Amino acid sequence: MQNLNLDAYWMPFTANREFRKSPRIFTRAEGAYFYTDDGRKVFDGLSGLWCTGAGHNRPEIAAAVHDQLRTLDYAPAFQYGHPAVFELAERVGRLMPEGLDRVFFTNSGSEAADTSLKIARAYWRLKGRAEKTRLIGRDKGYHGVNFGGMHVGGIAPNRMLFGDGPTTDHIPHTLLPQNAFSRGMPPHGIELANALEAVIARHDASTIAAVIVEPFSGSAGVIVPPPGYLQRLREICIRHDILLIFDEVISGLGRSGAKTGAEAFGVIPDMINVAKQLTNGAIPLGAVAVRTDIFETFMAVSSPDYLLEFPHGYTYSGHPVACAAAHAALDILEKDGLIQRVHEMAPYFEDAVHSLKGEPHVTDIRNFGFAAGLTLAHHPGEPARRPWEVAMRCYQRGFYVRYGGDTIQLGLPFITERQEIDALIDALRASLRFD
Ligand code: PXG
Ligand code: PLP
Repeated sequence: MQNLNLDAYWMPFTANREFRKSPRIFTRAEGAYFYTDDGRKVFDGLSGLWCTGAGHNRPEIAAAVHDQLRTLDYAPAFQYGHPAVFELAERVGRLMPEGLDRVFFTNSGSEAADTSLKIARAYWRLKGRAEKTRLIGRDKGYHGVNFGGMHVGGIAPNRMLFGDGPTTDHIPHTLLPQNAFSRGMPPHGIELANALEAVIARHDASTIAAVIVEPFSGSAGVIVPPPGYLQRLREICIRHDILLIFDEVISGLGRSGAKTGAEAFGVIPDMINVAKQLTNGAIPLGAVAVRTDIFETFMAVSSPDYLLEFPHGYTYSGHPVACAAAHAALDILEKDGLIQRVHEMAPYFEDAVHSLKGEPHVTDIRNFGFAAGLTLAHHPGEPARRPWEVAMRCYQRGFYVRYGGDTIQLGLPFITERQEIDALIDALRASLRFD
């Protein structure tokens, strides 16, 4: 775009130097497509950043946001309320597994992650077990970029510039060579859940507040758990009085072909974090759904009832405009049957993405619902180079896919048609065969 000065804006999670050499600017979007400043139409192969499953620029969301802005643009989040936020809390609770029906709102997945970790620590303190503070994550896990989520996350490059944080430890990931090219849930690795027992033995359960995992790891390149793995984490946490948090910022609200990953994998945690798809990406919003009795523990404190029970919250927690967008986005998911659609189309996507097995550089392909990850063989000494090259070639062909680490990630819009899946896979194939 001519006359656009790129100097001032420090781009997030972006190679700023590279971007300035070859800017990629979207000026408009509709359905499953972006339109660029140079007049090209680009298929949105990651639903934005895993957040616009219902497709872009849905008029229902725009209308709801507009109406809300003209009615109640903002209400103080602390000590005052507005109808949409109470209705949305109830609605989010209904989408969650049985019992996770008390909902705290944030503005992002990162804030949801840190909120859930603070709830866990505070819960144990209220239970008289103040020493339960350690947070356990999983290698390759991603829980956003705030201090709690970053440290309990398992992606080393995201941590190493930033020094110390809360006390954490990590269980191993389940990305095993013998699981390469598994379709959906891979056969091997349930025993890796037992590593949680070893971590507990190392620190003692009396020092551990919570375990946080993504039902399937998204950012790390779609790492799907083997059957029984999450069940075993659940059992171990119950046995040792440790809270289990599912971070469903990617896996929740349709991406897994179910309301939640918890539902798809048949395991009920103590808290679930969602964000992204909650407003179809239109307005920032995140949420933490907690078990009723966790909430009631906070309500049972002995202090006078005019004092607050949980000193935590954001200026924009439950922002009226974000809530309006969320109601409209959830209406669309229901009305258009999009979660069921993902469930029904997932096998077609699975076949398509696995047809890339045998193409140059492809060392693994993983998928679940409308999410997939490909691992690509390294250039010597440059693990992140090939995915970037492949993604840029896709972009030139009119397909946006995400690259990160040694992986390419796909997160289809829930509205994707079969021929669009075919076209996306063809573009990837051609981009892989390039050299
Ligand atoms: N938890 C999980 C499981 C996530 O996937 C966050 C927390 C943080 O959410 P916010 O809204 O603060 O970004 C995420 C976000 C990718 C990609 O390409 C993944 C995320 C964000 C951007 C890109 O894998 N995950
Ligand atoms: N920093 C300062 C100086 C503030 O006054 C506030 C909120 O009042 C914050 C940070 C937190 O902002 P938010 O509530 O939007 O997360």
